[in-house]
Amino acid sequence: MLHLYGSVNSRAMRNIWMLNELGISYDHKDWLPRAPETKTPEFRALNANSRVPTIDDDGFVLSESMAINIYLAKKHKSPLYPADAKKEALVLQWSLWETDRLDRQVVDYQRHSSQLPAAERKAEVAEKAWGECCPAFDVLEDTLKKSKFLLGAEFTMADLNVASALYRALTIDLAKWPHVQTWLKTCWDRPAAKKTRALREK
Ligand SMILES: N[C@@H](CCC(=O)N[C@@H](CS)C(=O)NCC(=O)O)C(=O)O
Repeated sequence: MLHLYGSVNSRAMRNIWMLNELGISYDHKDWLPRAPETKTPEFRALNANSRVPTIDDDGFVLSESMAINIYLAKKHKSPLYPADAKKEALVLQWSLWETDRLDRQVVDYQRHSSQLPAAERKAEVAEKAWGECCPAFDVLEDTLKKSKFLLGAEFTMADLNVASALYRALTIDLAKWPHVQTWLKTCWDRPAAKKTRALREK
């Protein structure tokens, strides 16, 4: 049995999307980041960082959301994860690029521009984060001008890993990046994505 530790309101969202694409059933420990359950010795034994997501797949324990998606896709031979070495490398390229250029930045921008109560927002955090998001959106826009998805005509795990991290960007004005806007909507319109999103929006 696969156990997934981590709320849909965390980076576990990208793993839930992947699991929905695969159609796999799993036991979901719907724990928020920093929830008391993540501070216990039992959970620290699974992830010494006390962070979500983490999985335990019949005793195989793994953390890091991108690594989890790669493992799940390979294990279940998902067509979203190309076997060709060059295409596989491009999926890794986009996934690692996202964690470096957008993962934290989009969260900081959205929280400090709109999500947090006004008194807790820090304009300088939002401004710095937006300053980092814009060049990353430019990179995506240039790529998506040339092809419908990041690797070409087909949706792959590169799209899933980047688009899932951009869930918060669905409510950000992306008019300056029309191809990113269209691509993001297309990705999130997939049945597995809608099912995932519904968990977060219920
Ligand atoms: N790079 C890790 C990041 C894991 C991470 O920071 N998770 C957050 C929730 S999205 C967390 O558990 N934070 C708890 C904390 O900061 O103590 C991944 O992609 O899985």
